[in-house]
Formats: sequence, structure tokens, C-alpha cells
Amino acid sequence: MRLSIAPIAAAMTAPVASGLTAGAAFAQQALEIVGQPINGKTGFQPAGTPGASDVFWLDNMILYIITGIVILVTLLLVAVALRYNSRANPKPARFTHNSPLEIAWTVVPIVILVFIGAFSLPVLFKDQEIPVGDVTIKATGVQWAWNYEYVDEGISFDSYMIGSPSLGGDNMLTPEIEAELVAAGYTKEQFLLATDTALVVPVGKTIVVQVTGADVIHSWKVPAFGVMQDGVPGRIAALHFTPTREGIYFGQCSELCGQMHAYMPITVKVVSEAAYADWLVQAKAGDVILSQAATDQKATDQKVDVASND
Ligand SMILES: [Cu+2]
Repeated sequence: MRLSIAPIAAAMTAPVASGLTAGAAFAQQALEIVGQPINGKTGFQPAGTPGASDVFWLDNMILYIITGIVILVTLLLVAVALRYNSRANPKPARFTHNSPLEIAWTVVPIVILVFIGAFSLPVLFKDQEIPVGDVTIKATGVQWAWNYEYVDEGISFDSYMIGSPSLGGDNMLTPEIEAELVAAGYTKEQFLLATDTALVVPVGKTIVVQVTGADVIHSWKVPAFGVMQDGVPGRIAALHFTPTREGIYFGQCSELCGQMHAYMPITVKVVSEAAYADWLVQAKAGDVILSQAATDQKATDQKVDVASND
């Protein structure tokens, strides 16, 4: 049986949180962590948007096709090696062409490619046509953090990895950093993923993220949303997603941007519309940290469901 680390993490957190932070994390409403690696699991994270579902479905469909091709080519190679070697054919045939066969091995791949294109192009267009967003956020990659600007709300803040030098850490997991993670509603399993502030977005709404870079090329990527976009200095590119379930989703900078590239992760908190409205008011007043933790029993149970659902 595959085991999720989530229940263990939650069980470990419970006494730590109540001991170290006097239960602060538990006074908060819980959010399920959706986008983090789970022990023993392979494959994609659970899709958090229709776009991600499309991409994952497409990947799976193409996997069937390439598996068939690999098996066919392997069998052909084996058959040729056995039937047409020099021992079995001391006197080799001298012909060099076979028109029907050559037409077949040209046309069949074309048909396969057209078949794949019929499914992949609609997904690609849906991804690349940027709609008018309900929420528009400008994400700027900077060595070594992300800056988020809610362009219609006048909110702007940086998002640093918990444990990064900018926050007084050393990019290492120490007992102090673990305590910081717990105080922020995370566990040590989320080290290298959790950030001090998070991108907060409402569930069910179309989110447009304009991505750029302040110094070098970065890339804003959240796997569970099926989105990734390079942030190029001097240019603005956009991506969009419509989260369908509340939760905490993690991503990482995905363009090698320098020595601390590995330490500028992305945390997105998808919350209810009411919680988002509350957060907007709070953020406009200067407090951008959404105090929603990820540690209660309900969230843990859901995480087990997610882990067995791929
Ligand atoms: Cu990077």
C-alpha cells in the first residue's frame, strides 16, 4: 500500500504546533495541501484546474500511442535480427525498394500525428488564448523571490522561501526554520516549497498572471495548475488558470536563473470568494499574509484521497 506522508506530517505537527505556537495555527481555518510531492507516488499532481486536467489527459493518451509504437518497433527489430541475419540467409536478397511498404511507413506516422494534433492543438489554443481575468496579477521573478502585484487592487508584495537568506535563513532546514514553518501553518515536509507570503486567489475565478523578470529569465510554474511561463526582463507574457478546488498549491521557478534558482518557490492559496474578499481588505491595510494553515484532520483525510487518485 502506498503511504502518504501527509497523515504522519499532520500527526507530527499537532503536538509541535500546540507546544511551540500555542495553538496559533489551529485557530485558523484549514486549507488542504494539494500540490506537494507524496512519498511513493509517481506521475502528475492532482489537477487543480480544467486546463491541467486537459494536459494530463493528453499526456496519458499520447503515452498509450508511444507505448504501442515502442512495442511494435521492438518486435520488428527482434524479428529482423532473428529472421534476416546472415546465418539464416547465407545468400542475401538483392532488392532495395518496396513501394507499398514505403508508402505505408510514410502515411501511417502522418495519420498518427494528425490524430494527436486533433487533440493537442485545441488544448494548446485554450492554454495560449488569454481570457479577460477576474483577477489579474503581475508576477515578477527576481533573484531570489517572486513579487506579486494585484494590478487592480494596488497590492504588491514579495514572496520569499521560508528559510531563505533574505529572511535570515541559510537555505537549510534547521530547528529554527522548522519552527518558522510550523508557525506559518506548514510542516518541515514543505521546506523548499513554502513561502512567507502566498499568492491568494479565489476558487472558480479566472486568474490571469502576467509574468516578467526583473534581472534574468525566471519561470513561473505551478504543476497542479498545468501552467508555466518564462518571465523575461523587459517583456510581459501571460498565463491563465481557473482553480476548481480550494487548497495550497506549490510551484517552483522553472528556468535556471542562477545559484539560488532552487530556493525561489511559489505558494498559491486558493480560497473561497468570501475568504478572498476578506484577505483583500486585510492586504490593502498592509497585512498580506493569509492566515490559513494546512493542518487539520479533515485536510489530512482528503490528502489520502488525493494520493490514491491519479
Ligand atoms: Cu530560477
